Parts: sequence; C-alpha cells; structure tokens
Amino acid sequence: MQDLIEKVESGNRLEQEEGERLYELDLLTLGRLASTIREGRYGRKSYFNVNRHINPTNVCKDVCKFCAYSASRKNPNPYTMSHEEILSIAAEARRRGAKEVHIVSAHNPEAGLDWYLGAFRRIKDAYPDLHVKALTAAEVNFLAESNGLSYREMIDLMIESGVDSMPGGGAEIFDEEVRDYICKGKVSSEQWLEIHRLWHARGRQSNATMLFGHVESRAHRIDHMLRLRRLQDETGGFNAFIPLVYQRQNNFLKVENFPTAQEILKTYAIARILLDNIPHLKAYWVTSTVGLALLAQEFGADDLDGTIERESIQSAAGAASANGMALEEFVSLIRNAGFIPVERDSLYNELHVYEG
Ligand code: V47
Repeated sequence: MQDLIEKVESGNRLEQEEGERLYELDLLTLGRLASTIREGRYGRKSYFNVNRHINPTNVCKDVCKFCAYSASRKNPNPYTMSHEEILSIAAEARRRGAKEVHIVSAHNPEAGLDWYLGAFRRIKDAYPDLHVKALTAAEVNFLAESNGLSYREMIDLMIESGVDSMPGGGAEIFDEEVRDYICKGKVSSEQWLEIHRLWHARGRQSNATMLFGHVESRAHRIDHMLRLRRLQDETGGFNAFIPLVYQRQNNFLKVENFPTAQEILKTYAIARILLDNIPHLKAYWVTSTVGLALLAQEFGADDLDGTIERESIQSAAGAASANGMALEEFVSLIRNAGFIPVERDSLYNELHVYEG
C-alpha cells in the first residue's frame, strides 16, 4: 500500500482501481492523507451558511425505493404549498438572517411549470439578494419532459425565473444497474450529468450528491465520484460534493448492512482524495449525524452545510433534522471541535470568520 500512499502524497490522480484500494488503508492513514489536502487548502476553516430548506410539495410521479418523503402508502399525507406559503417561509427565513433558500420538491404532475417557476420569481422579486438554490437535475428532467421542453429551454426558464444555483440532489448512484433497482424511471445518470453540464455552460454553479450506504458497493461509489470528476474537468462548475448517508425508515428499500462510522469517514476521506477538482466537501450533518459531521472535518470535509431551519426529505426517513439548528449552536459546535467557523454565502464567499 506504500505506493498508493506515496501517490496520494505527491498529488497524483488516482483511478478506479486505486480508489477502491484506498478503502483498504486504515482509517487514520486515510484521515491523515485527506486532512493534509484539506488543511493545505483551508487550514482549520470550516464553512457553513445560514439557509432554509423549503420542500414545497411531496406529491411525486416517481417511486424511488429509498424515498420516505413522497406521499405514498407509507406516508399518506400529500401536500402542495401555495406561492403565498412559500413566500412567507422565505420572508421569515430572511428575517432570521438566512442568505439562501434551498428549494427541492417532488415531481408533482398536477402542479404545472408555472407553479414551480413562479415561486422562484416571487421570492426573487421580493428579496433580490436572497440566493435561490433550486431544482435538482431530477426535477429539471421531470419538468422538461412533462412540458415538451429541451434541457436548454428549461435552463433558460430557470435563469429567467431567478434560480441562482442548482442543488446536487437526484444523483443517487450513477451505476445504471443500482440506479435501476433503487429509482427506476427517474432521471438517468447521463441525463443528470448533461443537465449540470448545460447549467455550467451558462456560467452557473451547482453541487453534486451521492446517496450511499444502501445496496451499492465501494466500487460503485468510486465510479460515481470519477464520473463527477470527469465532468468537472470539462466545466469546473461544481462547488461541493455531498455524500448523503442513506436513512432507512418509512421507505421501500430494504438493506441488510448499514455503513459503520468507519466506513462513512473513509468515504469522506476518499472523496477528498479523488475529487481533486471539486473545491468543497460537505459533511451534511442531517444524514451523517452532527457528531460524525464534526469528526468528518478531520477526514477531509471543510463544509457542514448550514442551519437548515426545517427539512422534510431525510427527516421523513429518520434523520433528526426536522427543526434545523440555531446559528449560535452551530458555531460553537464547530469551534469546540477545534475548527474556525466561517459563515459563507452560497458561492463560498466568506461573510464572517468567527475568530478566537
Ligand atoms: O437526491 C432521499 C436524498 C436528496 C433519502 O446541494 C435521501 O447543497 C438519505 O439533494 N436517506 C435531496 N438521503 C437532498 C439534496 C441536498 C441536501 C443537502 C445539500 C444539498 C446541496 C443537496 O435527498 C435526494 C436523495 O438522494 N434522499 N431519501 C434517504 N432515505
């Protein structure tokens, strides 16, 4: 394994098989390698933003096995918010200091394009400086297909409606066989990548997620990361990579073995090593737990997402995120873990460094 360690230390790129071999390194060696890269870029700074997640509808035409959020046999409570409701949530979030609204919905065949896009327009008209991060590539694909639009046309409409950046959702796992098993019928891997490619071509930025800890193998995770790395080489438009730990409650994806804390931390560290061209690695505390997200800072993660305020997708599947976290608590958790909390905006400009 010494050859592999030296290759990482000398900053050379690793490919599929080497990425898989990284998992065989012991946790602390991986942590040291990933931390050296992280600290070389950001020192002890850890980024977060003050944001509000809004999930305006849970009515969905797709049936992803892992999803506990969409209205279904296990969650028979369909809802669709009015624009007034969405706007009043955004107003309240802004009043409390949010710089970003992160808006992700299900694929609601009844709602219509104007309902989706009109909400962004209304928020932007009322609060031009509130960053609207909205529409996963899965939603973009759904709206394009159901309205007879090309992806380019859909992206034009998003920009006209005030969408500033795209979240990283809907990526799940790119391997086609696993994807077919966990979310058949949803946006394909190629389509997901193409939508982000086109979005970046318009000079816009986005994130990329990976849902792991279910039926995928380590090789599938490495393949997922490398497909993202290839696109990032082309476009440079991804800000952050976000590994999402699978939450198991109230859904239809039965899983025998869940990843250990060690496996989760290794996955963060490997992402930091392999994704040398995606600047930020986000430990999304909602799915990793707060404790592990704090620890992940020692394994390559430099971002903890944000205060969130309210979250409905992962909390429906068991995550303890329904009510977000207070800003003071967030800052003191990062600080007590030995890092320097830095409030950032959605595009990673530093807004406030909590020194000392
Ligand atoms: O794509 C659904 C995931 C994602 C479960 O871009 C689940 O900054 C775990 O994309 N267990 C949506 N995850 C959330 C998302 C996101 C979150 C935080 C930050 C950003 C960003 C994006 O939620 C979906 C899906 O992969 N998800 N069900 C579940 N049971």
